[in-house]
Amino acid sequence: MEKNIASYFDQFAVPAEVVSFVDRPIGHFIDGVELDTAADRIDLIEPFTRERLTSLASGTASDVDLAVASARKALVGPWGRMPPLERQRLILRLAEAMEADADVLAHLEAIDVGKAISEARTIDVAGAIANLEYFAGWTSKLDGRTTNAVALAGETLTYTVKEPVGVVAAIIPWNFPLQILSWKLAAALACGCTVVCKPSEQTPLSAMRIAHLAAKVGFPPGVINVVNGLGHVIGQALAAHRGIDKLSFTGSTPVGKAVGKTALETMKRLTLELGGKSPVIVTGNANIDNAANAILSGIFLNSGQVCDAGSRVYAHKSIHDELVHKLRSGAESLPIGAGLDPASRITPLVSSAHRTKVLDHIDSAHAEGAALVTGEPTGSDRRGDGILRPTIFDNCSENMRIFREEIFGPVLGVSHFDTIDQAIERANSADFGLAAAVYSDNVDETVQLSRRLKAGNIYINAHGLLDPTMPFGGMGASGFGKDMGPEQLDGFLSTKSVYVQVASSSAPE
Ligand code: TXE
Repeated sequence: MEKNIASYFDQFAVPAEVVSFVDRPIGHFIDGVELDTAADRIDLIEPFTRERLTSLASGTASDVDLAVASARKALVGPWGRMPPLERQRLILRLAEAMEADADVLAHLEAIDVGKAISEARTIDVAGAIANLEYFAGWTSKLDGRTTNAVALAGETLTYTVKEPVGVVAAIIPWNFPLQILSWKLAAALACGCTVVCKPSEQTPLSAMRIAHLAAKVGFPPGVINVVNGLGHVIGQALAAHRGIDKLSFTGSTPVGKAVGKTALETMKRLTLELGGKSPVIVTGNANIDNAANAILSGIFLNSGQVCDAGSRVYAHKSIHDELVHKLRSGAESLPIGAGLDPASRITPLVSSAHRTKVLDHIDSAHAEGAALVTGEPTGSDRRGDGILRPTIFDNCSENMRIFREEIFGPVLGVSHFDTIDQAIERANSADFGLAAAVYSDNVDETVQLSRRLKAGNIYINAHGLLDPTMPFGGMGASGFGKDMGPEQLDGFLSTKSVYVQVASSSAPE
C-alpha cells in the first residue's frame, strides 16, 4: 500500500477488515466466487491522497459471457425453483449481514468515492439496507389477477401470471455505488431475477463486498455476479448480450442514450436513470432559514455529485437577498476535509479528471458573467488538493452553462424572479426532468407548483428525500422507468395473460 494511503488509514483508524479487503488486487465475482484472470488492470485511485489504492481486473466480453451463463443457470435452477418465502428470507439475511458489516461498507464507500463517511453511514449504507428490507417483503406478494372476462362467449377462465423477466444487467455509476446497486438488486431479487452487475470502474469495492456477503449468507452461485472493467467494454457487452433480458442503467445522459440504442437491438427491457439539472423555486412565502438549510444540503450532499442535486435556484425578488446571504454563510461554514474524517461534509471529488471538468464549469460561469457569491475564484488561487470549496454564483440565467448543463460538483447557481409564471417557465426550460423543489409555507402555492413542474420527483420544503416506498426516476433527458417503490417491480416482471376456454358445464345426457 502506498505510504500516504497507509498513514491516511492510520490517522482515521481504518479497521483491519477494511484494509485487508482493499489491499489486494480486485477481480470479478462470478458463479459464487471471486476470480481474477485479467491481464489488463485498472488503477483504483483513492481520491483524498490521489494515490493508487490497488488494481482492478479490466474484464473482457468473455468474462461477461461467463457471468451471464452463471446467472442463467441460477435462474432456471436453484433460484428459479426456490419458494418465494425462502427467497424473501435470503434477501433479509443479506440485509442483516450488511447491518453487521455496516462499518466496513461505510469505510469502503468513503475510500472509493472520497465521500464523507458520516454520509456514507447514514445515507448510503442505511439506505441500501432499507431497500433490501422493503423489497424482501414484496417477494411473497407478486400475484397475478383473475379477471371476469366481459366480451368472451361461453365459459372462460382468464388470469394473469407474473414471472421474473430473467437475467438483469445493472450498470452502476460512481456517486452512490452501494445505494444505487441496492435499488436495482433488491427489486430484481424480489422478483426472482438473477443479476450481473457492472459497477463503475472507479468505485467497485462495495459491489464486490455485497457479492461476498451474499455468498456467505447462502445465495446460490450465479444469482449475484459482478463483472469489473471499462464501461465501453463491459457495459457495452452487457447491453448487446443476447442472454440479458433487462438492462437497468444509471449514469450520464449521453452514455444512457448509447446503451439504450444497443439494448433495443436485442429488445431488452430498459430502465434509464440519467442526469439532472434540478430547479429550486423559493417563493415570497417561504421560511427562509429552512429553505437555505435544505438548499445547501440539496446541492452540497456528496460534494454535489448527486443526480437530483438542486443546482438552479429561482428566488422571488422579495426574499432573494436574504436567501443569498444565508446560503453564503451556510456554505462557508460547511466543514471541508478528508472523506474518512467524521467531521467532514465537503470532501474530494471522485477523481482529478472529474474535478477538472467541474472547474471548467466554474470558469465558464465566471466568463459568462455570473457573480461569484462564495467559493472557487477563477485562475490559480485555488486549493491544491482534490477538494472544491462549495461555490455559489448569483445573477445566473438560462443562456449560461451553469444553468443548462449538469455539473455534478459543489456548484450552485441562483437567479431571481418576479412572478410564479416566470419561475415555472424558466424552471421547466431544461431538457432534464429528474427533480424539482419548492419552498413556500402557502399550501395552495406548493400544490399548484408541484403540478406544473416537469420532474419525476418533487420536493416540498426539503430536498433529496428518498424512501424505498417512493419511485425514483425522471422525465425527458433524465430518462425513463423507476427505481424503488412498487412501480419498480413491473420493470423486473413479465405479465403473461392466460385464456382458458372451459367446456360447457351442463351435465352430459
Ligand atoms: O458516467 P457514465 P461517468 C453524470 C455526471 C458525470 C457524468 C460522467 O454529469 O459528470 O455523468 O460520469 C458505464 N456502455 N453522471 O463517466 O460514463 C460506466 O462504466 C455501457 C450522472 O461516471 O455514464 C459506469 O458504470 N456502459 C449519474 C456507468 O456506465 C458504459 C451518475 C456510468 O458511467 C459505457 C454518474 C458504455 N459505452 C454520472 N460507458 C446519475 N444520474 O446519478 C460508461 N459506462
